[in-house]
Amino acid sequence: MSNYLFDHHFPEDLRKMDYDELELLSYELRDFLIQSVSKTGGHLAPSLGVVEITLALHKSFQTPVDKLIWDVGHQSYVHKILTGRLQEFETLRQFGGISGFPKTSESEYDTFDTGHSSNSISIGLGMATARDIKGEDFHVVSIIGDGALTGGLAFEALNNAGSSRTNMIILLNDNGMSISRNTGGLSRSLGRITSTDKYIHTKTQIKKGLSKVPIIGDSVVSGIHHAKENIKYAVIDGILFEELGCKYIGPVDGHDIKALCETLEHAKSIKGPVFIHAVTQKGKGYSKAEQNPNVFHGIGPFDVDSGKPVSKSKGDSYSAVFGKKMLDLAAKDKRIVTVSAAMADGVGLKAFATKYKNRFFDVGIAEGHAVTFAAGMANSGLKPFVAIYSTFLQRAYDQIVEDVCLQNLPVTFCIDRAGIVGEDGETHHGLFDISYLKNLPNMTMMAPSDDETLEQALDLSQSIDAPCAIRYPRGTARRGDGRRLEIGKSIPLKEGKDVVLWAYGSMVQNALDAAELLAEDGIDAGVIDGMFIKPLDKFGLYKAASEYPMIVTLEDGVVAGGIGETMKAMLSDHDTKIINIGWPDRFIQHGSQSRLFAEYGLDASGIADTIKKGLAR
Ligand SMILES: Cc1ncc(C[n+]2csc(CCOP(=O)(O)OP(=O)(O)O)c2C)c(N)n1
Repeated sequence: MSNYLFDHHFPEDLRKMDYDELELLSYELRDFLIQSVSKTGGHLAPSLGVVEITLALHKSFQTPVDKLIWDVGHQSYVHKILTGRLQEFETLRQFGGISGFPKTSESEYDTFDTGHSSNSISIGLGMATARDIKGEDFHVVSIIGDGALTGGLAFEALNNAGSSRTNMIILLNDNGMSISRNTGGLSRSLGRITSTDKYIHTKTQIKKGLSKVPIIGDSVVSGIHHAKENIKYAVIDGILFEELGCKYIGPVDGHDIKALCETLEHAKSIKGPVFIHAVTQKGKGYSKAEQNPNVFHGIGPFDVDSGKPVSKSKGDSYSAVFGKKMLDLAAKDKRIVTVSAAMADGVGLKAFATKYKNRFFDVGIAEGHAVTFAAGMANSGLKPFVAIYSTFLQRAYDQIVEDVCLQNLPVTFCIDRAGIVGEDGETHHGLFDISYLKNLPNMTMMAPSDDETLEQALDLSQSIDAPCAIRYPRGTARRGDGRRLEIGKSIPLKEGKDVVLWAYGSMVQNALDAAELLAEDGIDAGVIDGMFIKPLDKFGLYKAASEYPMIVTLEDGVVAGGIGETMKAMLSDHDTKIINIGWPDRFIQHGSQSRLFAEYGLDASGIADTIKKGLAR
């Protein structure tokens, strides 16, 4: 029996295969994906859902001349396998291995480095516009999920594409799911289009009937025209996209390779932007993922038979601590509401969403809206807690500045995954939030270092009638030791005399470990938990500067524009030597968190080495 996956050279050979062969290949691809991702971890369910779409795209288009842009890019595994990365696929998401997202540095078939959602139509429109200006000739296809389509950026692009009439194809991969079930009016509307065969058949009949009604002539006819317009809204699929200026085709079965290829061929011949609506099942072909697509959206290594994760968690994550604390706070204060941008599970708000249905809001992949929506609620007397990953909060910067800080509204930003996140890599590390938030007027910013200080930070934010940002990392929360948090005060953890390590958040444990290593070399290091990024504990800082010959600042964020640099500037008149430790001025690749900390000298031994060199100088 032929082994399609390993015996062929892709994607050229794929273009020569007939539909039966492609179907056999789809089985091999799914089997390979499940086995491989069970070892590396990764975004399995999204990739299983687009096997046929990916095959049809590479069969129908002359990639890499024709351009494919994968929105988010987490579903691009099949594309990677079919474009020369089959052998390396076992290195997926590992340090030095291939990325879990498209990377132009990895392959000419990857046209753009993606990772954040909803930008594929903008990118595609930009590429198509450049093509036209340069007089080139190729196709551009943006592949976007129904979750990503909830992002406003996608609509800004559709609006622009519709009016510019640029030739491009937008392929909607509609599986009814974002990470969890998709939410919002758009999702309802897509659901109505694809609900039942009967519905589709009825609409076809009505559409045929309508096309026979004349729409020119006297007032009677124009009355009919008006009625026709109204009925059109009720029955024509994809009216929203048509009205925006795109030709809508669909719905098409996104697991039928032949139907997909025929649709794509048809789309190529149409002038202006074409919107193809393909319906798929997330996790298709692996029953565990079909049943729990949210669990298999992004998963660590797992056992294929049971579908259970291979490694057990060692305790509550920071996200779980946050979620539990919000249940407590909400029970005591009816003004508290929580907001998530399509990440309720990830940020730990699942239980809150179930218990307080009317006080939890999943706004879709719409971070900017999430923040301004919270500002509106805060302005009207509520106490919103907006939980968003550090990297995705970048999308909402203007809203934080203008709609929250300028108005001095009591919105708390619960910034999850702050710092290095590991295997998701460059697009997902949360290394900039300290730099972009720490200078905002009215903002209080904290970096708790264990479960108790996170809880106390949340208590404190509730009592402050102003914007608050609380950043905490990915991973298991350290156990607290009963320390009390006071606004604007750092917390001394260990006395020393040769050097003091002033650390924030996840760097506190590394600092304590580094101090132990230094002690082995006879260096007596003190450790202070900085805790407050704003207001900074100036008194504590000047005291440290008067007691120690050297201060080492440690933050899980970029050094450039970080809190360490602020401290250095404040002590410019002092004799105390200052060393800033944090992430360098470049995008950090993927790999496990521990590997990256070690690689960049941010683990205990790297810190100890830097300090020894600093003291020797
Ligand atoms: C700006 C931004 N916010 C949040 C995310 C996290 N995220 C990654 S994939 C995803 C859901 C995407 O759903 P959809 O586009 O329908 O793709 P599917 O996984 O269902 O195939 C989310 C919320 C992101 N990548 N970018």
